[in-house]
Amino acid sequence: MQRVQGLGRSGAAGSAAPPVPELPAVPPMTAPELREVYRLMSSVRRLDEAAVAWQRQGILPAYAPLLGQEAAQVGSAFAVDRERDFLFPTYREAGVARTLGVDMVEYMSTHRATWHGGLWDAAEHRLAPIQAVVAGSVLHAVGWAHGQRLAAASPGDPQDPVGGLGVAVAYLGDGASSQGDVHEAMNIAAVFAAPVVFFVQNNGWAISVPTERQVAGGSVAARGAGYGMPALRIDGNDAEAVVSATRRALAYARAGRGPVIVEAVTYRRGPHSTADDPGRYRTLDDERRDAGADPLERLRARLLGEGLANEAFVAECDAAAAAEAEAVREGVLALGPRPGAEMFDLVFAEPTEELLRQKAQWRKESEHG
Ligand SMILES: Cc1ncc(C[n+]2csc(CCOP(=O)(O)OP(=O)(O)O)c2C)c(N)n1
Ligand SMILES: [Mg+2]
Repeated sequence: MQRVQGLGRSGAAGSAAPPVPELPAVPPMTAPELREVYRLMSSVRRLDEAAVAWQRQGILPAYAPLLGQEAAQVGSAFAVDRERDFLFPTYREAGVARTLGVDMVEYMSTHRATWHGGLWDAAEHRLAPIQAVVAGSVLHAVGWAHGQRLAAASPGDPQDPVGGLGVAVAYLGDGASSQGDVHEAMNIAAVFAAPVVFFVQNNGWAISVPTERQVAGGSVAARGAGYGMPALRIDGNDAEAVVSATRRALAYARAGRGPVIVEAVTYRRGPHSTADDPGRYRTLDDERRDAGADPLERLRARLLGEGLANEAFVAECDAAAAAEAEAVREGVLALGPRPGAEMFDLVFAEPTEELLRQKAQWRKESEHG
């Protein structure tokens, strides 16, 4: 670690910041991997479009579409080690959940307003509950990552402590990056070399506020230098670019070298949520100009163009995605309400007096007691 010697701070002030370390290289993706990513992206596209329709049909009260962000979400989740790593989503990460094998009925339970955060087992799937507090996921991820370091009993070689650390992946948006919490989280993660990848989906918008009105300098990755943290800014609509960048970042963090920022530049093609009307703050011409290549069509063109897959494979993916979406719809419709008492019982391991008082009051007043 570099140290400022004694009171030589004034001397240090004139010198350049220390160079940011390089990330390790990773091999190109194999054809089966690319096909698997395509299969997952097809499934996610279909489910996401279906969820918007379900909201319009009154099946879901609300949903946050990820249309256009499939490569960023599937690619980043595809890169992780599902035994060791842990992912911390926002409210727009259905594609991450699907890639990790989360039951999508359990995922949609939040959008059905059946349960907060989803019904899946977070520990089993290595995916924390859905987080609606902007930047909340980032704080949880850094805390978990710091825990990985503390749990490493005998760090040994600092380049490879105990055979590699579990890495937290913190999902955040361009908008979230302007929250003070994110600055604090990045700073402390870098100070303690916590194994965390800050995976930023820069989708151009924070509800109605464009990135240029939200992120000074227009880039989240540029902030990495200030924390001595490597940062990659990549084409978030290119699935292989996302997988490779995430793998590089994970390898660096896993080796105990500290946190990394990956900024995937993509585009929120749909509304912020089903309650939003983007026509109030951007035009269709803006969307056509800014959206860039559709990530799913782009990967399909590549697979077909390079002979890595044929039309029959694409058709099979489409059919499987349609069948899956229908099964999820039926599962969502069959979801019953959860016991109301859970809103008190699952707050603390040991309830407070006040919580017990509120629960008793609720029981008295509620027909559902
Ligand atoms: C702490 C907090 N502040 C404000 C909000 C309201 N809010 C919900 S989403 C959002 C915009 C977030 O934009 P971004 O981080 O770019 O993510 P995106 O929605 O584009 O995926 C805001 C301000 C919130 N949920 N939490
Ligand atoms: Mg955004």
